[in-house]
Amino acid sequence: MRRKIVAGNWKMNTTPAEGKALIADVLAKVGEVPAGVELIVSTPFTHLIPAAEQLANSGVALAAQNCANHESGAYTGEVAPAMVAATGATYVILGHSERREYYGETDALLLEKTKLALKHNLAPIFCIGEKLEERESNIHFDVVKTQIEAVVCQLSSEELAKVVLAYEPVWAIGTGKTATSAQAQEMHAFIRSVLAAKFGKQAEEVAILYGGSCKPSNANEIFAQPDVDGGLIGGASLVAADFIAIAKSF
Ligand code: 3PY
Repeated sequence: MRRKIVAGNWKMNTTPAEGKALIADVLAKVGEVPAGVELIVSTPFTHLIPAAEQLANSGVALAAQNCANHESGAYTGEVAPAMVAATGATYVILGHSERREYYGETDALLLEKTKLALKHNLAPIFCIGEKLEERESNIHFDVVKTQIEAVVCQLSSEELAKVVLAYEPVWAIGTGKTATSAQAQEMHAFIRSVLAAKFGKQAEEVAILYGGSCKPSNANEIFAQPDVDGGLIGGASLVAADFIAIAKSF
């Protein structure tokens, strides 16, 4: 049985006070989530320390949305994986399409970040996904394969055991468009086959989340697909009732 995970990616939203209230709302409803479904919230850096305190012993895990590719030093504005881990966060989102697109994050940089995050006991939630024009040119499988081979396939199997993958078609992020459940399943099965070519049967154990306008109204159908193990949730994770409703959609 693979893990079932619902992770909220808050992106650059909420003040610390709003974040505290949102976590309190999530915690008030967490008892409704079916046993075996893991919840993760990914807050801005500024919220991590109080969020870790608030989430202590709740069973809800905490993630950062990025980390540096260096241990420490003269990197103004960056936050090292060791610093993130010291907050109490246990996951870090890496490779989100917004980081790739707006901050020029390359596969090579993401491999450095992924390796360093793992070294500091942060489990990467590693995002992959194609742009609209890539899907329309029918190169979406090649694009996703390249993203996986450049980073995830460079890891050892011990490292892979700590990684969660998130397939987020870029054309479905913040657009309100969602991949159909068939499109999600097709790509998730493909991702697993790329992992299997390197890691064999271990590919069956890797949790692959779907991301991209996942909401209470569509989560059920998407999560019912055999290779979809949960969701990385954007906008809907900012409303506790919606986030919890999604977590109840398995
Ligand atoms: C979205 O659903 O918009 C996301 O980008 C989740 O990471």
